[in-house]
Amino acid sequence: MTDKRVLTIQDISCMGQCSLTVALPIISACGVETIILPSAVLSTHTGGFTGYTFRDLTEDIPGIMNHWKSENIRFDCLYTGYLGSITQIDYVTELKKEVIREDGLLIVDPAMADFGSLYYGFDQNFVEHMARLCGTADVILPNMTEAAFMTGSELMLENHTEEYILDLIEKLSALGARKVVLKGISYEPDKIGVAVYDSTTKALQYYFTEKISKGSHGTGDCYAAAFTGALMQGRDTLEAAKIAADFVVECIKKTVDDDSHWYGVKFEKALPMLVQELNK
Ligand code: PXL
Repeated sequence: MTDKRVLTIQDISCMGQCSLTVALPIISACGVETIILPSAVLSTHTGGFTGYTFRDLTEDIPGIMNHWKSENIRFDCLYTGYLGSITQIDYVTELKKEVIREDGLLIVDPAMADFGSLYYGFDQNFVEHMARLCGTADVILPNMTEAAFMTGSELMLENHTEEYILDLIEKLSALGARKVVLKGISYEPDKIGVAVYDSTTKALQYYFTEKISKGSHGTGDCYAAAFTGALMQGRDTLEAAKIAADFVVECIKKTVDDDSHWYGVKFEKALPMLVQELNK
């Protein structure tokens, strides 16, 4: 049996518990070989620190890809997170074509907005290009803000109605993605959940967890990494979505009592639980 190999492209924020510094340990802990393609190196993430450094690595991407191609290195899955420019979005399309196996998956976490705002440096033009990339994906993992921005919908962060969620999912599905995992659904004040929608069969399923009322940075990246790891370990989309949701709840629980830890979640402390879940 050959094991699955995941290629993930996103930035390295040296400090801040997001993007590659969480994707690599989490997917690896799932027992899945993880190949990284850093899109940029920042001293910290952009969500609350000031004065951070930013080294764009866009220019390095074609050379890295061509080397893999010439060595006949191929991957079973391409999982994209934070991308620093539209050119990088275009390189994802090339990577998919050149180094992902024909039956390989493209998982896109739009990773560009949260809590009603775009991350620093992104604009509407980037949103439109990200929506185009989502249209080519096997699975997309938007949060509410990203979903509303990519579909031109009104943004509701809580107190959702089923009508609102169904409309949003239909519009996300119309972008072209095969499966939509929409995060941050709240029908009841103390519960938060994900919807898993299959555009082909039109099947819609939900999974809810307890809501811990504290906005946490980097939870989207932890979610996407655990989802990708679980899926590559052979779980179906709904199971992977559930495992990732439970993992993120555990990450937040391990962090919530420490007010000084505002920049990320202590995912390291939740890894044993994730591994245990995947070994069941
Ligand atoms: O967690 C998403 C993320 C990833 N990478 C960088 C970021 C952010 C969110 O702010 O700034 C550089």
